[in-house]
Amino acid sequence: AKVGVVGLGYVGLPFAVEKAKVGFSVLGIERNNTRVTQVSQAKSYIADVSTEDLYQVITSGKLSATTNFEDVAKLDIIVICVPTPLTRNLTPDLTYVESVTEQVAKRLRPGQLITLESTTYPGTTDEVMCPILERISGLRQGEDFFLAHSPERVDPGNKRYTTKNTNKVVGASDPRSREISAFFYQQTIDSIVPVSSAKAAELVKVFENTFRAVNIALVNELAMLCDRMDLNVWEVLDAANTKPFGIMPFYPGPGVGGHCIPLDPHYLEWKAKEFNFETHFIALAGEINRRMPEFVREKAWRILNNLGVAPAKAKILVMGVAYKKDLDDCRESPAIAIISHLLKDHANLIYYDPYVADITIKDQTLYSVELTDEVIATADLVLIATDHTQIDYLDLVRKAKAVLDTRGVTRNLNCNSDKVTLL
Ligand code: SAJ
Repeated sequence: AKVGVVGLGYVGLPFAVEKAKVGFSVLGIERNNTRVTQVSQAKSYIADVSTEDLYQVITSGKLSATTNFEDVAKLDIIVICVPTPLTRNLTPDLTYVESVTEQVAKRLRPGQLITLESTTYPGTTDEVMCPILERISGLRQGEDFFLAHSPERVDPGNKRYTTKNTNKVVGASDPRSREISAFFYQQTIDSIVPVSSAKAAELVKVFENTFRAVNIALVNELAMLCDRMDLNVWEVLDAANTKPFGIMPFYPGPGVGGHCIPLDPHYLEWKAKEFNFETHFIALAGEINRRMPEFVREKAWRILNNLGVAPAKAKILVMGVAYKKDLDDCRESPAIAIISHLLKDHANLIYYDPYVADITIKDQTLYSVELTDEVIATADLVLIATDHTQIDYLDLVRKAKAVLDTRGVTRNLNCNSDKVTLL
């Protein structure tokens, strides 16, 4: 079968390569010309896609990329993986989904399957995409063409759970579309989780990320309370996790980053309003998680004041700026929010991140320093914002004057705790 993947980003490129690796002939349709060139030259720009895999499918001709939709009519399946960003006031922006759906609709032919993988509010597939496809093509869903939703749920950077072995939820609102889409995904994914409608599949995705955002907010709130009560939130959570079924592995942090957890819950919040329903947990979780960078800034100044260091003279080394460990992705990174707060306080700030060579905050670009003993020892405060695995934290603490550990990564090392303040 010939598969089209519209959008070769964090979702589309890994998906396209997986399908091509098992023998599908895949056409990537990507509007960014540079990306099309890079794919054609087997130069991967997505951390989870190895250059070897990309090289293999490009040279075998199984994967090719283009910027145009001309060949859509020759495809059997079209998988849409374009961004579904939120606007400034947290309302979903479906312009990418709508425009590519129109492009596909113009060339739609009987027998084709369209699936949407982008994270979005329940109703997008049936209420936005289907009408466009039917109006422009004159074809009918479930009879002439088939339409389904299957959310992408791979955990970025996770080597254990990949596109292949992460259970795939697939939903469609008519029996033929359900059957055909499940069959398609079964070709390359170990286990499929069929649900009764596209809406249900859309809701599964936004719910699972809402679940994470709410639970992270709960432990973040606990961290701020423990700070007031002079209790160690890490000790409390580790001990609470000894319950037979644990309390799920959620820990406080400097805030919530990435392109999923801070954003996905607001799709559900927005849609619920259409039913005059207030999703209080989502609003509250977002507010608490967004407060964490400010909380870290205030804690950093408290430590420096206790050391007698005035803000304007404080030398701060921030360790790690990516939104979570062992990745180079800085989208919505809490570390960036913390750095911009501290720069506003005129701190003399440098950062080190093995994955991120430079960051730009407003009009200022900072470059990752070389991590020398000198750099560590001369900092008044070392602020661990992202706990990249490759750092030797015992060595870091030994050489530092004072450490603020917002990830609890030093809590189980037997380093002299009077230098280290945990979040
Ligand atoms: N974080 C905490 N405390 C925690 C867990 C996470 O502070 O206990 C922070 C992280 O540092 C990060 C943010 O929250 O800044 C989000 O981390 P995450 O791992 O929950 O989110 P993503 O976007 O990296 O990946 C998630 C996937 N996460 C896991 O399955 C562990 C999953 O929810 C989705 O498959 C994926 O988003 C997606 O694409 O939606």
